[in-house]
Amino acid sequence: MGLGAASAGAFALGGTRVDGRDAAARPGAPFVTSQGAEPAVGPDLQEPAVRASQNGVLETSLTARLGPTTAAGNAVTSRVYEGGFPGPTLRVRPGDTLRVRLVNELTGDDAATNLHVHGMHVSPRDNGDNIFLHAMSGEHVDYEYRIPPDHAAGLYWYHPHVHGDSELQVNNGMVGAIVVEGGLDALPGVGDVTDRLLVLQATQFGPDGVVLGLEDQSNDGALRLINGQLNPTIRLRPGETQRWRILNASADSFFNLALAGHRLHQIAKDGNPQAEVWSRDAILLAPGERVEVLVQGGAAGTYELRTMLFGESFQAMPDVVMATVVVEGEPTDPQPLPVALLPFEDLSEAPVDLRREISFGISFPATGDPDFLTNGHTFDMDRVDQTVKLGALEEWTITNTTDEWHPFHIHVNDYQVVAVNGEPVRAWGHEDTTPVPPGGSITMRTRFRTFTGKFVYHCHLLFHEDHGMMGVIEVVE
Ligand SMILES: [Cu+2]
Repeated sequence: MGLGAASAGAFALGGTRVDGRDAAARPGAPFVTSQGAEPAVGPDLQEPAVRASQNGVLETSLTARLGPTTAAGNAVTSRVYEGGFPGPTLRVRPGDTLRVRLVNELTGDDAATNLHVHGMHVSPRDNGDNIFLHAMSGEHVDYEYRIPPDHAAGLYWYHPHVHGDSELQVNNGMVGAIVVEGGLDALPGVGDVTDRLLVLQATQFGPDGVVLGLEDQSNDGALRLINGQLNPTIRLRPGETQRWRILNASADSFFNLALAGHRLHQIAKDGNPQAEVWSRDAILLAPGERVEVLVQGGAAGTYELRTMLFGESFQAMPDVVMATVVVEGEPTDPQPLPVALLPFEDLSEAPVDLRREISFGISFPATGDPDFLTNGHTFDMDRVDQTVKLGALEEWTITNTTDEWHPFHIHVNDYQVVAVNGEPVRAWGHEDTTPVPPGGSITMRTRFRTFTGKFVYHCHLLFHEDHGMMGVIEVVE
């Protein structure tokens, strides 16, 4: 498809092209406490520091602390790892061992924390991806993740998973990306182009720069940031292809992304390469979801990357500018998009060992806060909700009985969505986080590979998770 037709699609979705914006920084300006729909154009996009494995091992530490960091170009105070908003990017390869010392320097209430490696196919036992472990204030935990040699290459992330305080800590900025190298990196037109990481976050600071309590934040008031920057500038040449790895690392915010005048050519989802390119005008990312897209620079000019209106009531997300894309410089002939990417195991025709029904619901007691439920229960870490046999291929239908969206996520094993609202769908690949529509359902198939042990499945809106919308699964021999 030519760029002209592609542009029409993006414009029809409400993207606007802007020209001649003042890109100057605003030294000495007061702290920006609210985004507004048209924030001033910020400096060039920067990326978090990278810590890469050497000779099969990455050994590092992450210190969690309420302390000084930088967000939206200003000195702020928030709960972050290593003083970074977001934390450092960890780069590893299949077969590597990742060792992380989590040092907990949080204090006061809500100080317990832990670490989850979202989407990684690693053991949930012992000091692996075990969310039942905790580091109390002043303690540390040494995690070791042995990444299988056949691990899918792509974008993953780390964040706390302590029940009751996940929302606070993730909202405040305790997040970071994990890039597993390999896979699509070997493909011409993917691995040999400019590779950018975009970590999307949403939080809110007071006029003094201190992160606001969750009860004082709102969807309209939150700053929506990329790599901690407000409306950064992303540059590419006319015709140039870039690979953008995009992570929704917010606690509770949906991003409904569109780039004016450009299509987003999706090549991977949740760390899983797709078999083919999926060219899209807009991409909805629920909390926890990741995509990798190829972007091809259009005509010279300035274009807005926006998150567009989404959701209703508690989930109403505003339409705001996320980044300003400047297409400039020497034009180049656009590279053809790859025809084939990487095959995946299609589970839609595989024999199913067992089917399960999971429900997401909300109950409103006569007094007090609502309870957020899976299959009628709030989370109990001492109860096993689903017992699964190692190696089984199961089909789960996750039904949403509420009028809100709930992004489903399960640890350790990815899955393939085979139906939405009961209608069969074609899968582009495997995934680990999927928004379940209000009053609707998703049906997925998954194979419980490699690892026995206890882990969880839950809604990835962390307010809901913290308030009970999570269940325990145990995989047994
Ligand atoms: Cu939910």
